[in-house]
Amino acid sequence: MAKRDGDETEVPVVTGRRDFMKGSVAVGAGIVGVGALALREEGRDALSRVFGVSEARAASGEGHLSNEVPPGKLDDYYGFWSGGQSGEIRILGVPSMREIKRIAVVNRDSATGWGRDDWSMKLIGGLSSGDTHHVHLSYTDGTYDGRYVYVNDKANARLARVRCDIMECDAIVDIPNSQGTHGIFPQRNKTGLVLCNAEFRTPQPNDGRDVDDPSKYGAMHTAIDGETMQVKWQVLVEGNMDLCATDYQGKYSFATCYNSEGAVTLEGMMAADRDWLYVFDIPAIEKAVKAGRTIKVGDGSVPVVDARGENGPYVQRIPIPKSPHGVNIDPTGKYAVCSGKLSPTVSVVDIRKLDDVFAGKIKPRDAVVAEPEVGLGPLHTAFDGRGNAYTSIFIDSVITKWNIDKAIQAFDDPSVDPIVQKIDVNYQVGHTNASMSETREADGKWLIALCKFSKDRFLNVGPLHDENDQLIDISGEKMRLVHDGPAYPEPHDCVVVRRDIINPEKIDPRTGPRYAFYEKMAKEDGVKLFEDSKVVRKGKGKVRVYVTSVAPAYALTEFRVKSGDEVQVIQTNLDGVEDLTHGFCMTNHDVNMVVNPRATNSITFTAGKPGVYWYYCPWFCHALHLEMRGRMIVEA
Ligand code: K7E
Ligand code: CUA
Repeated sequence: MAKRDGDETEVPVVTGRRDFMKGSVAVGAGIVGVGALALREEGRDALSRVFGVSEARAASGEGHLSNEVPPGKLDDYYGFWSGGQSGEIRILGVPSMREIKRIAVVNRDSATGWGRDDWSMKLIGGLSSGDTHHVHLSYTDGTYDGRYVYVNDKANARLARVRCDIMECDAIVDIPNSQGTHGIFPQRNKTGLVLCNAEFRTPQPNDGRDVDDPSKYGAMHTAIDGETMQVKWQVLVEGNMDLCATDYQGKYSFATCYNSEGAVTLEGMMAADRDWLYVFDIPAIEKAVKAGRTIKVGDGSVPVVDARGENGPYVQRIPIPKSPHGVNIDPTGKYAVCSGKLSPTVSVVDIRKLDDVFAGKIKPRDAVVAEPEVGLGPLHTAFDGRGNAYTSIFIDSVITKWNIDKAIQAFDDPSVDPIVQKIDVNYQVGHTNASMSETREADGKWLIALCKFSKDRFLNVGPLHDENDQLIDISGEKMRLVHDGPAYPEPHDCVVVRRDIINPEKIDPRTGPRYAFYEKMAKEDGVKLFEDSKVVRKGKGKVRVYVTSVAPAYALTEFRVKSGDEVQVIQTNLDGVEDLTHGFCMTNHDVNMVVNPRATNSITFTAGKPGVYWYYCPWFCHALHLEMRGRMIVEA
């Protein structure tokens, strides 16, 4: 039991969870000894007494940022959160940490009908689940340009894009020859390529060959055009790839590799003391693609550069201890910081030395210019734009603040201590990110710690716990924990974007790709979407029902179909008033969709047994909202 000064409640479970985590990592990981862990725990507790919650409370107020956003006031930042196994993207206001929106992406969403209405169902290929880990916005000149949000679907090897003007997913692309698409990162010099890492090694092509010979498996680093969302090329490497990053020049992309061993078991994957940071030379790869120095894999429609085995002109492997996870580029663009995961270190790679690595002038390992010890289980690193780095430490449950220049000095001079502060987070932090951290405009105000376990931080709500997204003030010398934010499982990553960069529309401008689909349909049927409400029979067994709506009524209060008809309802919301959303729900038919102001949406279903079925508007839109309904009469 751990009781801290100033805490009213005891915190009984921390030790148990930490013991469990220690045990699981100690298995097979020789360098992470239990003795060392115990020592570290003591050190950590001493630190938490100095810098922990009670001190933060005592120091609150003076000279610090306030996270209070009173009623009527707006947040300073848009936070874009991935939704993990929920398959969503979420928008939170920072610093209030209020969840403002969920954008359905690769999931089915009952609230909006995403994944069930005609257009989105087509877009997500009829699938109903996904796993979004990494959200990144498009860039121009090293900072966000406010146009697109990209997110991976690890479950189904896809990259999705959300348009920031309408905050709706407009493209999803299947990534060939890949499983477990995990790290993604857009180029930062312009809206160019989005690089995507396959985390899982598979036979190439994966058509039944080589299943019992994992030494022949490989993984793809895939380049997708961020504008057209077309797959441009792939690079095949032998190891797996975890997190992804890009430099600020548009020259290099990066992938951490935790399984350089090429193993298929946990023990095997943890065998080597060092794995790699893969560095990809994008211009060299594009030259090879242009010159046709590629191989065919699978259906062969995407050119593949084969870079398996040795270091060469396309890929160099920088040795990094041990099973590294995150790779993050500091706002100056000079350093790639690789978090050791099974090593208590982060490795700082000097990006300016990579030209010499590729030219063979220095050894790959010579690009590592610092390797500070930051704690047990380092995963991800954020930056404040003032030369400091903030690394999330999973096993220790802390964020470690350290100074990059001092870490470089300490590489030669062990008397230099680069560690500035460690602060407790609750509990078992995964990603961390700071305001504008992944841009040249990192402003060092707020840090988010996305904790994997919330345990006792919220009311007990049963076996499935929320995650705990914590907000830390990093504006001063000392970090200060200011907020616990519950999050439905399971955000992995977030980016925090200045609000002046994001300017969405309030009324649907009808410029989304779905409108080509509706206009074509309406033209075919001689229907004007903003004027006509009528039933169009499309031959035997197929009916289209066009309907407009103005609060609180549908223009059609009744329509007739035959039992077994395939019925497609196309609804256009004529209301041009901000926030006046309608929708369409057909009772007892699993049909429910949203129709925003000036928007059109459609949904298809099979008419059930003969009888009367009420359809209604599911969005509270008017004092007479409950009366906004009509009858579908199904005839035999
Ligand atoms: Cu570290 Cu999928 Cu970014 Cu989770 S990954 S934590
Ligand atoms: Cu329209 Cu409720």
